[in-house]
Amino acid sequence: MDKQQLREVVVHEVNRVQITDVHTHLYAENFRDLLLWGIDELVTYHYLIAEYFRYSDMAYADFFALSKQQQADLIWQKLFIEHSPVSEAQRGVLTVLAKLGLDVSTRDLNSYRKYFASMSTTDYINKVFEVAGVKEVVMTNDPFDAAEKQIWDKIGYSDSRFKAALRIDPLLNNYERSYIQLQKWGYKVSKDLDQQSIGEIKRFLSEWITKMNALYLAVSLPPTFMVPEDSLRSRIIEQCVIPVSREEDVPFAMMIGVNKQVNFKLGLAGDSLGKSNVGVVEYLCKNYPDNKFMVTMLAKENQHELAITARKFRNLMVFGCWWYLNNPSIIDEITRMRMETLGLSFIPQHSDARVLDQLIYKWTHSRALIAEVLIDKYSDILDADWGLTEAEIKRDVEDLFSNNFWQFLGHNK
Ligand code: FIX
Ligand code: ZN
Repeated sequence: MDKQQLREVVVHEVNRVQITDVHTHLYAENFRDLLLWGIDELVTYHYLIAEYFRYSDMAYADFFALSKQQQADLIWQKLFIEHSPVSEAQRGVLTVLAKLGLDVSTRDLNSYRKYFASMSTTDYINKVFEVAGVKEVVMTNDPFDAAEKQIWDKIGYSDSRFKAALRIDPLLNNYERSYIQLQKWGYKVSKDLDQQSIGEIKRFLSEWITKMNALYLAVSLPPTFMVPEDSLRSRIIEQCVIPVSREEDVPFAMMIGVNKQVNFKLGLAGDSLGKSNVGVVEYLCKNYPDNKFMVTMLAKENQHELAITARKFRNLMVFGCWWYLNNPSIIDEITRMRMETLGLSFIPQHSDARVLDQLIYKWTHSRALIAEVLIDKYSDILDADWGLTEAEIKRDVEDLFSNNFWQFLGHNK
């Protein structure tokens, strides 16, 4: 295989691989309004709201009092018409429109609205999964979210393209409040986390893992996250989450480094990041060798140390270029470093899509970036006369975009 053939094969395999998206905020159709889709949701994505306010002195509350369409009109005018849409989130909107076959050159938001108005939710889910080349997504499922819990309690869902992950931020990051909700649900827990509470929290976790058929437990954590420490969070993790994660054989996914609501007036757009302590990942992997940990970190500065930690502990799966790292220049840098450090034993990307349409742009952009890294790394071994077959490249690509995840879970896909 020469370099030109290599490029053709890699691009072909990366562009056609059916993706398992291991972390999103999407929902199956049964979850009704929790599933966001369409041009007005796309243009009012919280990333774009933050970017809009770079140019606007409008009072935050006045903006959020507007309808989604009015917000989208303001954002479109400011970020797409008055300034060229070169940021990753701005460019992403253009990629979605183009991949759907709409005429981006008209810049006519109302004409795009007509297209989306013509689609049913069912048809549009099918369309997006097809155009994005995604076979399945993992949702973020939080039983403490009242709107979501009622769906789980009353109807559930049956679309196998949408997998569940049990999200436990309120339990771990705000037990002082969430224990009251647990009591209302019939769990005999108390504020001071006595032995009965430990047992009941474990019952809550097991019951919801079963109810959701959750693939993993997940939580987002601040830069100050530490275990062990004298805190409720540390105790619940070591005495409840770790044992149940092992007993149920589901990984514990830690998303580390988010500073919540540094500008609370921005809502979801108000979260920031901070450098975190990778030592906590090392401690957990070392002390709980029979547990599986998925970890992504938000600070660019943490990535190399996290990759080296994954070299030390086979029960650690590094995943994604999370949130503020999901930009071309950073995805390229991190993916190269990971491939040089871990070979192909990591999950290079997840979309974190909050709006269904984003699967199209987040994966279009990431496929191209990951393909370029693969081409360079394969070229290096071709230079050493290592022969490569198309089947081997297909195998490697399927590992990166799907099978590494399922094999780490212990599911033979
Ligand atoms: O905690 C998370 O799952 C984060 O991904 C979200 O809170 C964040 O708003 C997001 O969607 C980033 O892409
Ligand atoms: Zn997320």
